[in-house]
Amino acid sequence: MAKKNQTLGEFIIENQAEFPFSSGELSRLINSIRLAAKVVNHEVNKAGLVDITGAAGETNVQGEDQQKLDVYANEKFIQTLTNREIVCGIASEENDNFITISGQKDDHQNKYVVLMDPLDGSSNIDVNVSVGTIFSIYRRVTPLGTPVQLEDFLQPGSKQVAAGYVVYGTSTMLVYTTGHGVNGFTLNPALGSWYLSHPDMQFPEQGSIYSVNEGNYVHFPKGVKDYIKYCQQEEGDRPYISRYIGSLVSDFHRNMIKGGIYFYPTTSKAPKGKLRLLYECNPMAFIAEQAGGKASDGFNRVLDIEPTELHQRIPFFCGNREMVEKVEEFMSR
Ligand code: AHM
Ligand code: MG
Repeated sequence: MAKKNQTLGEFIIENQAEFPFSSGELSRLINSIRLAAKVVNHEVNKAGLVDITGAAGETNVQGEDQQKLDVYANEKFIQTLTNREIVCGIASEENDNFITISGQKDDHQNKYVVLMDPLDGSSNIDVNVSVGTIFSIYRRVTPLGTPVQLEDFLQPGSKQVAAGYVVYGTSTMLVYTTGHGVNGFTLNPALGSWYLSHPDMQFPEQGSIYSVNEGNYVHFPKGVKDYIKYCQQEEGDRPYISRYIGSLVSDFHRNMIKGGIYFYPTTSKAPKGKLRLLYECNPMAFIAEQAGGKASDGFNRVLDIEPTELHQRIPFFCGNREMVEKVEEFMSR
């Protein structure tokens, strides 16, 4: 039973039985993620000092080379995940190909693959707006003792054993699921500890927020245009509220707490959609379903899509169940 204010470490130990991992594995994996998240959080918080410490590609006053934050976040997550004897491969939005981790004994005995977007919404950093990290975890399908293969990463989202995100917002939060509901932990930066602040997160019954880049309106499919008009109509609880941060993690997080839908449809510039199935859509879809919501590509359940390539993009509609069903209804007309 989740208790508010318990630490993430206590929570993991108490709920070990529910996890699809053998004893200790989940703790090691989540441990590396929470550690990397703290390091990245520290760096994200300093982003406003870039004029003082130097921009990417420059050398700062201490003579250190400055890195772009998304590159930095990518390296930190890869480093911490590699150091634990649990992950056999990592695929990242920042890397063209997946990374193979053979383990300290070089025997390829690690069981899990991690897919991640280390710093999503990174265009928001320069303007002091929230960004996030998204991660997704699968059990490998190829035999232990052999190097990880592409097919270990190209699994449908329904096979995820855990997924989560970190939102570097006014507070920094780690939200994750292992298929037994969704729990949110807030970082106490003074102590460096994560506390369970949002136990058993659920979308509210009714949603009233829609989040989409409406600047792309003319390029949207007819069904999406009609749904947006529906959101704006004066009837019942409508018009809905329009809120768009342009950081998937932040938009999703707000919508899960307040009730709403996020969507990034196809546009003429992005005919397959913009968001990546493996790094962004699948983990968010898993969390959404675990929180009583729904995720669709406009016609089908996101978690059922059979991936064909690592950096595959899809149109994405995610949030309150009823709202996602409504947009699907408009799409199929
Ligand atoms: P990124 O992975 O390059 O940061 O792109 C993903 C981001 C999402 O966080 C956000 O919802 C979307 O792109 C915003 O795109 P746009 O500026 O086209 O509205
Ligand atoms: Mg991204």
